[in-house]
Amino acid sequence: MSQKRRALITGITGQDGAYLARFLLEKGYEVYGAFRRLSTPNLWRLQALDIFHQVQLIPMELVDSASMTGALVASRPHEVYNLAAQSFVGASFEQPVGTGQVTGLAVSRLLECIRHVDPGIRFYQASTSELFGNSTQVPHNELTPFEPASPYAAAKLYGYWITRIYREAYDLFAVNGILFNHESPLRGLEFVTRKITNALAKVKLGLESKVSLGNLEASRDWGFAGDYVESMWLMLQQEAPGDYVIATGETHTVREFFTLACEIAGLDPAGILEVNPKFMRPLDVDLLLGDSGKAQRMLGWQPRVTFRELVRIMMETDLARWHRWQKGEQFPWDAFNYPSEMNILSRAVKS
Ligand code: NAP
Ligand code: F7E
Repeated sequence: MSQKRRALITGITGQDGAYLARFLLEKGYEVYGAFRRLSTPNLWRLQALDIFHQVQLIPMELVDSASMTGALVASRPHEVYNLAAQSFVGASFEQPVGTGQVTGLAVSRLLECIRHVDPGIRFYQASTSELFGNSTQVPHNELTPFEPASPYAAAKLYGYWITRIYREAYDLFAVNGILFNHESPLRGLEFVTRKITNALAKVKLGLESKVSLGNLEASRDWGFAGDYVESMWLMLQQEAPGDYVIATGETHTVREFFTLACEIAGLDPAGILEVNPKFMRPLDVDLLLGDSGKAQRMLGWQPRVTFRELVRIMMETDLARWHRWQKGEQFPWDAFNYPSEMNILSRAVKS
C-alpha cells in the first residue's frame, strides 16, 4: 500500500484545482481530482500544466452526497481541498438558488460525509474576500465583520460558518482560506482580468477593435493563483485549525488593470475601451484590500508575483495563444468553449 500522502481536490478542472494539483504532485502527494460529469469533458487546464496523466480523476457532483461519499471512499484522503463551486459572482445574480445549492449547502454535504467516513481528514474550505463585500473597514483581516453583497457571497458565508461549526462541534480539522482575488493565464474567460488580456490580444492581432467592460472603478487586491494555492496546503499542515486571510495588500481598479495590460501589449488605450451596462452587476463590491499579516506570521506565507508581473504573464500568454491559433496550432485552450469567441474562431484559420 502506498505510503504517500493522499489529497482529494474538488473542482480539479478549475483554475485553483489545476495549480493546487501541480503543487501537491511536486510535494509527492497522490492527487485525486473530483470533477463533475459534463457532456464534453473540460480538462484543458490539467493538460496545459502537463499533469493530466498524474491526477486520478473521480466523478463527484456537489448536489449529490452519495457521489461525495464515493469519492472519499475511493481516494481515502488525508486532506480534502473543497474548491468546487459556482464561482462567478455575476452568474450568482442570475442563478441565486443554484449558487446557494452548490456554493453554500454543498459544503455541509461534504463535511457530513467526511464526519462519517473519516473524521481524521483535514478539510480546506475555499472561502473568499467577497465575504467582506462592502464593509468599510479596510484593510480586511480575519476580524473584519462580513457584509456580503451577492448571492455568491451569501452562499460562501454559509460555507464559512458551517466549516467553523463542524470544527467546533465535531472537532474536525477544518479551515477557511479567505482568499482575495487571484488570477493567472488559467483564469476563466468571464472574469475581468482574463477577459481584458484575452480581448486585448485580439485587438493587438487585428482580430477585434473594442473591449467592452462594466464597472471600471471597482478595486481589487489581485494576486497570482500559483502563489495562493501554497497557502491552502500550509493551512492544513498547522498544529491547530484556523482561518486565514490571503492577499497581497495592494489594490488596483479595473481601469488600472486595463491600462497596464495595454501598455504591456503596446496598445494605446484611447478608443479601445467601451462601457457596456450589460456587464454591470445589480450590486457590486467597490473596494477589496486584504491584510494577510496573520498568514505571514503563522504560516510563513508571502505573495511572490507582483501586480505588474501578473498582468504581464497573463497578457503575454493570451497574445501567444492567439498567435498560435493564427498559425493553425492546436494546444490546450479554453476559447473554443465560449460562445463569445466563436465569431472569430469560426473564421478560416489564417496562415
Ligand atoms: P473555477 O475556475 O470557477 O473552478 C470551479 C470548479 O468547481 C470547477 O472545477 C467546476 O467544474 C467545479 N464545479 C462547479 N459546479 C460544480 C458541481 N455542481 N459539481 C462539481 N463540481 C463543480 O474557480 P477557481 O477560481 O478555481 O476558485 C476555486 C474556489 O475558490 C471556488 O470555490 C471559488 O469560489 C473560490 N475562490 C476563488 C477566488 C479567486 O479569485 N479565484 C478567490 C476566493 C475564493 P467545471 O470545470 O465542470 O465547471
Ligand atoms: O470581477 C468588475 C466587476 O468577475 C471583478 C471570483 O473568483 O474573486 C472573483 O470575483 C470586478 C467586479 O471577479 C467587468 O463588476 C467590470 O467589480 O473578475 P470578477 P469578482 O467578482 O471579484 C472573488 C474573490 C471570488 O471569490 C470569486 O469566486 O470587475 N468588472 N467589468 C467586470 N467583471 C467581469 N467579470 N466582467 C466585466 O466585463
